Amino acid sequence: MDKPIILQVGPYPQWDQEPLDAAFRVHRYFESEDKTALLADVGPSVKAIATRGELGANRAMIEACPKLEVISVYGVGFDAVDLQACRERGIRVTNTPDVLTNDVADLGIAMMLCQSRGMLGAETWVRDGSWAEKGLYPLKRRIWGRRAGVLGLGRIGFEVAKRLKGFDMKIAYSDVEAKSYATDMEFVADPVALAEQSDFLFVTLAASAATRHIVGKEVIQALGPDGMLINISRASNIDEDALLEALETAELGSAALDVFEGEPKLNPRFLALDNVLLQPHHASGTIETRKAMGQLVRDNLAAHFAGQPLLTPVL
Ligand code: 8YV
Repeated sequence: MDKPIILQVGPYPQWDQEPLDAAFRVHRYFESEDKTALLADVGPSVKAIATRGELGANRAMIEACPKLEVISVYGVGFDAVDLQACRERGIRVTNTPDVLTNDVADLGIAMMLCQSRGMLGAETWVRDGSWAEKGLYPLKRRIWGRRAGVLGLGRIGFEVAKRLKGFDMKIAYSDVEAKSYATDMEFVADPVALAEQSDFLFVTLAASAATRHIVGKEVIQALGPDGMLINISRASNIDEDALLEALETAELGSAALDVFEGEPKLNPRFLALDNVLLQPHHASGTIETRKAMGQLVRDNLAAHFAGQPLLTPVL
């Protein structure tokens, strides 16, 4: 039987590429020099799209594939897929939850620790001779015992909160409603109020039109000059112009960011700041997790074409 034809939107490690190529006839959209021509040429025969979390499938791509049956997202965030376009045609959508939860939470905590204790600057302080020449590295604020806010208590937010408890922190969270499994944390409905009572504010919300810029000027000012914003969700959850303004004027103490508007290109204003930790969207970027994500992408595709239940359906 002919292999199903799929469109691959973004690059995968070789350990994923080989089995994908073995199971499907793969067109690599991201390698094409004329993506419009490629879609016009192969779109009519494409039955599945394999994406990356931040490189999704918009309505134009979906409409260029009249035989499209399923979109398999390599990531837990499916905000880059036009779900409404999929609903209109009964196109299935899957993602890769759970396998990446702990790694993403780990990096969020690592970003807080690294930025709060100034570890990148301290490394330079040793390497460039400042320690010998100038003496002690400038003191920073402590972490343990202070206040943390988690904006979005889903799988990742819950694991972040679990890790924060190890620092004896006062932890509160904001979400669309109080969570029955979070009785040991304060529920604060309003993100501004959460920021007001936080020293460290983690953004762990699944991104959608409803959460766009949920962290705006008001939340950022409420977090304030002693506060740190940590974003391991999507850049769209934050008003980046307001964030940059606050960091440049020290209205916000610092930030630690793994995601950016327009990534991998980011606003050059970030590069001029010394109060922000910049990370290349690699929160799920461990070998074990990325292998598990790739396996889930393929297993969902295989289940679909075998007429079996999808493993991790979104739609
Ligand atoms: C992925 C992510 O690594 O899971 C997501 O939604 O953003 C990351 O964990 C990324 O999507 C891979 O391109």
